[in-house]
Amino acid sequence: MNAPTDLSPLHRDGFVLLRQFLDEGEHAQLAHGCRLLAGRVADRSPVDPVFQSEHGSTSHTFVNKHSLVAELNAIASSRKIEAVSAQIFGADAVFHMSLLQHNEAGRSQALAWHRDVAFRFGAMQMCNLLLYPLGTDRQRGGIRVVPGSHRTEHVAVTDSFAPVAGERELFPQPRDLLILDGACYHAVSANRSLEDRMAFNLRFRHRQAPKEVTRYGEYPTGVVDYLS
Ligand SMILES: O=C(O)CCC(=O)C(=O)O
Repeated sequence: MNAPTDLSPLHRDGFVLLRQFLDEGEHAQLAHGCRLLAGRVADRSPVDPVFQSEHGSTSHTFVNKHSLVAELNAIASSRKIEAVSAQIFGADAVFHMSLLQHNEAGRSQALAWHRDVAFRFGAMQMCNLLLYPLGTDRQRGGIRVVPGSHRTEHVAVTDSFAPVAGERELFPQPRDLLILDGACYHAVSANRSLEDRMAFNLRFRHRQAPKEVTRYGEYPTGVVDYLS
């Protein structure tokens, strides 16, 4: 498949799920690459125990480590991904960061409601291009989103995990691409399966967005400065 032709749902809802974006070969490359990176325990990014306990996240994260693995480097720099980022931001697309999140089997993790981009920066500053090498389902945990919340300052997210009016839960499959505006509220359901869950995230931002655009996450409990 080539770049998507209709990004209007992304602008309207804050996300768009593109089914079967990767072909079989690309998917095999992604799955292998994610396994290789997840196995590099020494390369895990440091954890913040306060953040983990407050927001429920116990995933292992690998920030900007894709270039350690040829398969992931190839995907991150592929024409297909470049075409999508160009379709979103035009000539102003800038690669921002990569993030592999590995939710190990047997640890019932979830991640609280949050925005990756503080609302004050505005919509369409940074988008997550999310690939799920192992797929998701109810057991493994989908991703919950609040349509339109990228353009709505006051969203009724009052508790880290409580249902939010109008929310949807998406279940991306292994070859799908989820494009998610970082300003759109989202949460990750717990992995209650006996298998791993992984999300490989390639973040692109608008050239004029401040570099610190993803420095501040917004949570129901307040703003989190990821760099402090
Ligand atoms: O694991 C997911 O489904 C999404 C991860 C996420 O919330 C993020 O990368 O900001």
